[in-house]
Amino acid sequence: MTGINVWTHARLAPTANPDHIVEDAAIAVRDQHIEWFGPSAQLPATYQSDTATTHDLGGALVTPGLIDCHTHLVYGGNRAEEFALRLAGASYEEIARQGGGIVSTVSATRAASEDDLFASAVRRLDALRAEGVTSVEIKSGYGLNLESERKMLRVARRLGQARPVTVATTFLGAHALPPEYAGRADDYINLVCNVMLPALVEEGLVDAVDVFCESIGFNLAQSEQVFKAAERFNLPVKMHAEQLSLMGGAALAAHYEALSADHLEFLDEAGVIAMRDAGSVAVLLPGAYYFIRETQPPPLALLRRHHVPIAIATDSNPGTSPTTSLLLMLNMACTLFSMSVAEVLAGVTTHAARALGHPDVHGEIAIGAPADFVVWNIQSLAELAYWSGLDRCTLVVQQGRIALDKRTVAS
Ligand code: DI6
Ligand code: FE
Repeated sequence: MTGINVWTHARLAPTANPDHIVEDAAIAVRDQHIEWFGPSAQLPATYQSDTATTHDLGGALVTPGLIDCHTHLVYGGNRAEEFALRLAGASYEEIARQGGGIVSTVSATRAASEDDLFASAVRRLDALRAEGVTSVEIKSGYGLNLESERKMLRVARRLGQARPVTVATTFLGAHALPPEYAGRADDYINLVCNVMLPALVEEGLVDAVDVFCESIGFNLAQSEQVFKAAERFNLPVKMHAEQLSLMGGAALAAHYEALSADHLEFLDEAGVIAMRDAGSVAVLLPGAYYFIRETQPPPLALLRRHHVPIAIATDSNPGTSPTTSLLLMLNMACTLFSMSVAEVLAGVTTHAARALGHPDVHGEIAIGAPADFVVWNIQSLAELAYWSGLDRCTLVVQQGRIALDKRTVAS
């Protein structure tokens, strides 16, 4: 779809804000970018000429494309057995300490071929896309050696080529200690910083760098080493921080001007202020909170008081958030964290774009922005967070192209 495409008769929410809807709007797209949008009555004549292709949206609600800014979509196997163990009483940390948990996914991921990993991940990606996701972050972190981390990141890149979706890759070599480095965490961090990261950057596989800073992950000093290595390559950083305990990771991440600190259930006010000062986004992951039956919710009141932008993501992963529904995460963020509809919608559009830090992802309908938008079969934006399961998405446009079209299915 090159040339000019004009989408008319939309009820347009340019920033996904329920209080700002442009009735009877048009969006004019040239190639991949939005060139004009506004009330149809003001559509410039150039967009009404024969050279423009017009698509009538029939009064449907339109939002920016949704952004899932924290996922671990690529991995081998799954952990349904571990789920059963946890139901019988074992905790997530106990299982991790006994060599289960992340490490069992590492074995399955190392054993899988690139094609196997692609085949399982593309199903999960397609499930996200079916709900209007046009951009997704994908982390490595289940390979934990150069060869397997490379394999994961190559699959992530391939997913972005195989499907109309913008993929941002994140190197999470410091996700867990691989068994062959037991008792030698510092040596492993050296490998991550001085061997794995340089090689993967050289191959163009890394857009950002992440660390799991936790008592069952890496400590502050080790996390800082990873951030310093990222700095040498001018790569932005992010952190899995304060998920199971208060480690001070979010403040450290803020010191390195992190795009985001993620999870944050145990975040304190000093960490919130540091994030605010650094402009880091707080990425909340209600699926993980729900699935591990966490009881301490993230500090919403503090985040609001200090005006830290909040994003919502799936954390799609086999251990703590085996979900492929970003819309369900909106529902959970509202019900479990008492967030408002406006907050959660900003959390998967404008704020998620900031957390992603990708030049092709703006998270809003704006002149000059990539033409990423979703047409919904709903009456109000609240329905995006209200239903669980109903198929609400009818059409997805990504970078100006029709990425998904379910209009013919509807009767
Ligand atoms: N935090 C999480 O929730 C996931 N990783 C992380 O750092 C869990 C990963 C897993 O259990 O496989
Ligand atoms: Fe995660």
